[in-house]
Amino acid sequence: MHEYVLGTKKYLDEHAEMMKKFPNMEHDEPYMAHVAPGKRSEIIWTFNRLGEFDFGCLLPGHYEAGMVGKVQVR
Ligand SMILES: [Cu+2]
Repeated sequence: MHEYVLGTKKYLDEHAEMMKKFPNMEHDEPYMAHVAPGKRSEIIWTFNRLGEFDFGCLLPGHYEAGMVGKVQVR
């Protein structure tokens, strides 16, 4: 299982910490997708400004292991 969560670095850092304390936390927001092995998912997000935006997998251990990236909106 993995997830894709779009957010600011600060939000992702804080949320990853929280996920360590509550690993079974249910969360489902428009800016995230949870994906089971071998499956696909999608989110539709409209960026209202240009810039670089962070995303990461916030499952315990994944974020710390470097499962992160950036979306560039130009
Ligand atoms: Cu992951």
